[in-house]
Amino acid sequence: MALEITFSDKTFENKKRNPEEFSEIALEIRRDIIKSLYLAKSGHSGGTLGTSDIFSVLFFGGVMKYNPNDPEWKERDRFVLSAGHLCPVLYSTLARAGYFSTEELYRLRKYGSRLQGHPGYDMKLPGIESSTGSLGQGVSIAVGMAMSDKLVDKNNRKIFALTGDGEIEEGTVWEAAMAAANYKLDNFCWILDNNDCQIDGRVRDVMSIYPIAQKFEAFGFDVINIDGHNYSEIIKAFEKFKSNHESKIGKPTAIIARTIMGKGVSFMEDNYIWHGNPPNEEQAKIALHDLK
Ligand SMILES: Cc1ncc(C[n+]2csc(CCOP(=O)(O)OP(=O)(O)O)c2C)c(N)n1
Repeated sequence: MALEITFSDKTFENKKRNPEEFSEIALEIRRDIIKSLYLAKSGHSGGTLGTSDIFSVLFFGGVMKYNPNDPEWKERDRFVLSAGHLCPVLYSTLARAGYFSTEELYRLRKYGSRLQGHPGYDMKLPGIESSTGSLGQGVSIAVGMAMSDKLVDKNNRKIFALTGDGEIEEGTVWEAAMAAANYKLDNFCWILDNNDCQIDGRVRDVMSIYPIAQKFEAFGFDVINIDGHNYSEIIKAFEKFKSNHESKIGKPTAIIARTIMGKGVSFMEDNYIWHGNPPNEEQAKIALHDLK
């Protein structure tokens, strides 16, 4: 039977939750990812599924201050998806937060759509804070935002950026790290998706970035290592960042999240060939079955 795709119109509130409450949200996001990538016939399945748990807590656990009815709200915290190729997880998250209708998820990567294959600021999609996709640049932009908030405007906002682990092979990333520590950006939280997979192999085989924690520590970060699929650990890490910010610790925070590429879909898990491939019809059926 042909696969018929529908998106529910369910949205979720942003509020403090118990760890077990996030699995329903993450499941909805993972299902959105499979459906929209199947319809688009292109896109990145692996990292998007792998970071869905982190997005669930970040956007629906009361971690970030934002208002989907007023996306430009002056006091909002900002999130920059430096690993821009992971945008299907961000698009689903923003739709489920109420920034725009879940109907728009049908339009991923379509001509003229606001949901392009990498986030475009010029697309004016509510919730997108910067164009990204050229690896290494988003986190540098995010550090600039944190500098302007802390040093110029002297406000209370927080800035979050998520990079991949292959992404940190880009040299510019380390200039951003150096600047974040130099300017004591305790309003800045760097989330690293450490799935040890990149486009054409294991990160450790292509260009090892290890030991990661020691590198970030040496650069002057408060480093928190977590299992990126354990909701309790994700919540605690963001709480630590919040207390670093409130107590003005004088250091940026790095959350190193060990994740599994393709998490939740049996045949995609921990396999880098799913870095940049969408499921075909048969694969989408199995994936949606796995994600029941
Ligand atoms: C500057 C730059 N070089 C190359 C690419 C192409 N590219 C997109 S994603 C990617 C691999 C990134 O690996 P990782 O950050 O580990 O992401 P994951 O495989 O976990 O999704 C590459 C090489 C790019 N987008 N930008």
